[in-house]
Parts: sequence; structure tokens; C-alpha cells
Amino acid sequence: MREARQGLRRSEFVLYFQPIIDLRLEKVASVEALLRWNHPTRGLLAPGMFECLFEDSEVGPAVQRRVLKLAIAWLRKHAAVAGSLAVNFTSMDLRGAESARLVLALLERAGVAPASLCVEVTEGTVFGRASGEPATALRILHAAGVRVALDDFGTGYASLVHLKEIPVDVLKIDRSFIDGMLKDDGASEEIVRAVLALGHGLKKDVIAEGVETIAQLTRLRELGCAYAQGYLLGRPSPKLPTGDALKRAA
Ligand code: G
Ligand code: MN
Repeated sequence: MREARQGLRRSEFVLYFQPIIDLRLEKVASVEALLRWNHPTRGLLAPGMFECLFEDSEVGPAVQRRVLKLAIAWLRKHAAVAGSLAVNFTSMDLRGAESARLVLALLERAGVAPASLCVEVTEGTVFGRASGEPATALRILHAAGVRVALDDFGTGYASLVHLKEIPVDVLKIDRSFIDGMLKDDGASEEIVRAVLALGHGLKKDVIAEGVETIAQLTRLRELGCAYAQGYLLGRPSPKLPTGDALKRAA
């Protein structure tokens, strides 16, 4: 924890950005902010490598505050060009009405429209241990114009009733289904097809996560998928995503 506190002081926690591509218009539709720790000796770390920090009642919220601050600063600079920014929220960021109002106040102070922020949550975040409060926060954020995306859809407590209980604008199909799509006995592809039909029927945007090959991209297009994200289309980078990787892949 001492290292993490020092990391916070030295601004070692940074955001990388990955484009979400509109497959019809062949351009960047929005961008996802991904937390990284530029560790002085261990190199660039993804959140999976420092999950334990989020369990600390002091460091966890401090890192989360840093993410929000960096995300809003980015939006202030780039929202006009890049459209919206998706930020991964944990249950720590969604502790009832008060935390939602804090996010809205920060946006307002920075002069950023709530609609340029998309809050990404997993079902575990919303319906896990701290259930109740995250849903309240999401309702307030959504009512103010913030978009809500269900991340890793299909891997959590994938009970469909959640789609009625919380305001959701976007479903993100978990990358395990995209990975399985052209490999397994057809089960993954059937699930992708079903989530696309479900999302479109409910008038939500559906994003395929973790697209790594042209074969996957082609199949997703055939299935009517309009948005995709993944290494093939653009790796997370500290720079503003350009969508050039899409042109190379096309
Ligand atoms: O849970 P969430 O979808 O927010 O996770 C995002 C993570 O997935 C990031 O750390 C990012 O680096 C990683 N990621 C993004 N695109 C791909 C991809 O195409 N393949 C794999 N394996 N990981 C990816
Ligand atoms: Mn995400």
C-alpha cells in the first residue's frame, strides 16, 4: 500500500484509451478509458495485477478518484472530437445518491455534458454485495444524461430482470464469447447472436469486446453487430485513438 500511495503522489496511475468502432461508418464511435499503473520497477500494470489495492478502504477510493479526475480532464479536452468516454466504475464509485451527485458536480464544474460520459459496470458491481446503492446511483446518473453500459455481459449474474431494473443503454458482449465464436461447437456464436437480438430488441447498442481477428470481425458484421472493440481495431494506448487500425484490418 505504501507503494500505491507513493504511486498516487507521483502520478503513476494513468489512463490508456481504446477505441470502440462503429462498423457501419468505419470510424471511432467512442473511447474506453483503461486504468494502468506505470510501476517504477514492475513496468506497466493492468488492473488485474493490482486488484488488491481496491480492497483497501483508503487507497482504493483514492485510485478511483484519480481515474474519474483523469477521465473528466480528458473529456474536457477531447469530447468534441472523440465523442463519449466510457469509464469502468466499481461499486466504490456508486455508493448511492451522494456519489452520483459528486460525479455530476465534477462534470458540471469541468463544463462536460453528462451525455459524454458512459459508466461501464458489470452485473457483479451492481448486484453484488453492495446491492441497492449502485442501482440508485446509476438511476440518478442516467436521469441526468450519463450513459450506462453493462460490461462483460453474459458472465455475471446474467439474470435478464436486471435489464429492467437498472437503466442500461449499452450491452458489451464479453470477450470470451467472441474468442469462442469460431472455435467451439457453435455455442459462443449462438450466444452472440442471442445477445445481439436481445439488445437490438430492447433498443440498446451492443458492442462486441475482444475482437482480435479479421475472421471474428467478418462474422460479427454478418450477424449484424454494429460496434466492436479489441486489439484488431485498436490497442489501448496513452494517445487519442485514431481508428487507423480499423483501416489496416479492413
Ligand atoms: O472488463 P473490461 O472489458 O473493461 O476489460 C478491459 C480489458 O480488456 C483491458 O485491460 C484491455 O487491455 C483488455 N482488452 C481490450 N481488448 C482486448 C482484446 O482484443 N483481447 C484481449 N485479450 N484483451 C483485451
Ligand atoms: Mn470495460
